[in-house]
Amino acid sequence: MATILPDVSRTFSEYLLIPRLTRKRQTAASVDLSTPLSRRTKGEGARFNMNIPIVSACMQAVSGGDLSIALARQGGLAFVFCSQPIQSQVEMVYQVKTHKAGFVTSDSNVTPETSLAALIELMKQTGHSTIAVTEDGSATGMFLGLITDNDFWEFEDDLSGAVKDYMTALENVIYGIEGLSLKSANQLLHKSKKECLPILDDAGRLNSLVFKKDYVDHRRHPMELLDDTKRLCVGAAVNTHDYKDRAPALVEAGADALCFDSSDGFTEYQKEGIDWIRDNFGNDIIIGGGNIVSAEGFDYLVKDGNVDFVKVGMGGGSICITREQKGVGRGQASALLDVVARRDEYFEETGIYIPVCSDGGLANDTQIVVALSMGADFVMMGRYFAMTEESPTPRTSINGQIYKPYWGEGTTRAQNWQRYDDAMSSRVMMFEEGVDAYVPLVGSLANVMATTLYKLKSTMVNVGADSLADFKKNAILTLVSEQSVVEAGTSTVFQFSSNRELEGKSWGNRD
Ligand code: MZP
Repeated sequence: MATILPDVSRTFSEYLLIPRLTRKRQTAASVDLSTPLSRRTKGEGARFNMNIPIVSACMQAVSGGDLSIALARQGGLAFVFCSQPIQSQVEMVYQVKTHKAGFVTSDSNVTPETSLAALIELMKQTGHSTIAVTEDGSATGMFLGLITDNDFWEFEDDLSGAVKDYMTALENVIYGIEGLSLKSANQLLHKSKKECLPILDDAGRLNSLVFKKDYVDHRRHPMELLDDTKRLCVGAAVNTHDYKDRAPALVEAGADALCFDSSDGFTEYQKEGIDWIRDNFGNDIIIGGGNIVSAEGFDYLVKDGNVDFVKVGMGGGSICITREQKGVGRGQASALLDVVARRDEYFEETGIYIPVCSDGGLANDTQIVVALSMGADFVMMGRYFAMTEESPTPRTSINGQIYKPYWGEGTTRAQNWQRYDDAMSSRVMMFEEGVDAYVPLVGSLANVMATTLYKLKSTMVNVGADSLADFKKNAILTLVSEQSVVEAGTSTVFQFSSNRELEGKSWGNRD
């Protein structure tokens, strides 16, 4: 007969933090959220630290190039998905590593003959309000002018009219020449009181755009996660089928960390993969393993000392139906507590600390806090990022609301890429472990994260912690009863509009 564990499988929403002494000097602004991504030996620092405890999921609908850039600018790390050909994953990593904050390749362009109607459609699809006009409509064509949503009136002007009759033509545009430093480009923007500065090459072809809002964003986000050469950091996922080809290509492109992407990482395949990458790339590369949900899984992946961090979670993801389909998995809180307890014991025994990532199933900011208090060094999220402007999926209008598509990696949709790839084509999908869905668009990643990070820090202040490390040591949790959950909400009052509605752009609660 099977062994029956005495404890039930628990989720984050069943726990609440008990406040502890807050000192007068403690403010949210002073809380340090930095956290390790790599293993470390007692008394020594980690080889790689992030500035915030948040990474994005290795998923097609989540971690593309733009999102990876936006997250690194906030101090976290994206893991570019591996369910795509090696070359396209390499290009996404390369996009991040070569991203010079400030000089942006113009990805929405029109020709002078484009109609206003087509322009408006493009603006709606991309969310961009300033569009470059080039001779051939490409990002590097001869530059002819700029058009913004202030140059026409959607409900007054004739939408069959051509862009050339509304744009600001080249002779009236302030522009810079390729080679100009970012500082000078920003000074030019400042002096000319413009929002956007096109950068042209000597022949007059468009090279890039510099936006005032990026400068403001950079000044407002001093937490950017940068490597030794001041490039943004990015992670990349690998799988157990083609890692011998994929991992070298990703390392060559500059990936700062690799992570095996699997719903079940407690396998000989994964252990072999981790060992192979470590043998071939030494300690320069960070390698994550998972997913696991038990102390037993932790011991297996960590033995021999090649893995840097482990990911915990199976079946909790918002788009995941693994537990229903296969009857395997574990409540996310129980899984995390089991692995963290074993990790802490292992640290006592060996002096080696292995960071733990809680992956999937986080429904709101409160649950991120609970996961961190339970000993997670960082959390991985999919839905949270899929809802932002920067996720790689198109905006979709449904009944007047803007949504973005979000689908699991265990869906036919995600796995279809294999049909075009030799290394993966023999894999046949008998059933799906994920669903294909839509999530509402909540705005830019920077805006959503500003609220999340502020909430994390202010909860830490409630618990009297100055840093994430302190928080994990000091936190006291209690299990909640159903009645206390009811008590936590508003009661017997008539709400005209809740703060959450006023914010209007909250990513939680999904349940
Ligand atoms: P969430 O943040 O959307 O709740 O969950 C994201 C996590 O769900 C991913 O990091 C991954 O571990 C997991 N995932 C991705 N695809 C599937 C699936 O198709 C899945 N079942 O479970």
